Amino acid sequence: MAVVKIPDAGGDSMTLVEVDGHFFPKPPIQENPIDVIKGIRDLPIREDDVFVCAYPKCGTHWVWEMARLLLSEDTATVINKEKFMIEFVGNDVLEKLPSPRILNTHCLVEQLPRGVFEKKCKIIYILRNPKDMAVSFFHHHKKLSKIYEYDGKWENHLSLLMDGKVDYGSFCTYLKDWAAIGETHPDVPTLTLVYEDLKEDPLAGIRKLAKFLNAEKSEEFYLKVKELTSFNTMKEKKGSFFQADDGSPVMYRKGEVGDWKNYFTVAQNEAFDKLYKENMGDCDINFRYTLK
Ligand code: PPS
Repeated sequence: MAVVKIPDAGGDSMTLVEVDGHFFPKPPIQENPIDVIKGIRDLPIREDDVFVCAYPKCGTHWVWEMARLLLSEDTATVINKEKFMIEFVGNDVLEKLPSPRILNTHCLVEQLPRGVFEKKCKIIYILRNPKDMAVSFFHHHKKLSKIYEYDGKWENHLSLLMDGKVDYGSFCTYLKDWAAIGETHPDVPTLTLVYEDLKEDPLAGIRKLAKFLNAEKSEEFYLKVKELTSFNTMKEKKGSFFQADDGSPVMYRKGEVGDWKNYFTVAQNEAFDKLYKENMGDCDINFRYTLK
């Protein structure tokens, strides 16, 4: 492992850790990132472990909370999902968690613990349109100054992201890797949820998730889950877990579809579309970039 400083075109740089050729964030929670990251493949896995997986900034906190509420029915506890993140927390802590554990990660399919495939754990995979992800990731990198030490400009950050020089690497590589999971691991139950669909109709997403998790509940409970996982409620209850230097919550910024239009210039948008088309090839994901 090496701590690396990735320079952008404006002279700013982002601090990351590099493990076996992959970039990760400097873990905020534990002190020995190398052991935890290197140990991911061999992490002991239970049959009833559930995995919430997404490229960063695509809705992990939101869906993790939905799954937690559905599986535990515990509407009182407020928990930080980073405590269940396999690239930050080692087995010494994870093994003490009661089942079913709802683990989460931004890793590629090939980086997941082997046990996920051996035990055929349920995986919830989240997609979000990559332009809104790009804006969200920009703020994430700037606001978590103690982790990333990054203070670059939007345009230079966008280039870093498009070059895959951020934690978890190229988003196109990630999307292609995950799009193929039905072929690479057809026997692993995977539910794909889409951020824009959840925004449009959260109840439909919650019902779908409940069915997938064998955790079907009353309509009344689904309404409760919808309320407890609304952007404003989560921001209010969980916003203090990660705060920027100015006190603003890092994980609950705007929670909207289409904010990218406030950031991308016409030229940046064209370059982004071109990169996407060139890199994604036949892997055509029908992202929605705005909601009606
Ligand atoms: S992380 O740090 O990668 O795990 O972030 P992640 O949770 O995947 O994504 C953060 C973005 O999701 C938005 N968010 C929500 N949107 C709608 N409803 C709810 N409840 C919700 N919770 C989080 C969050 O605001 C980030 O998006 P942006 O666009 O930055 O607001």
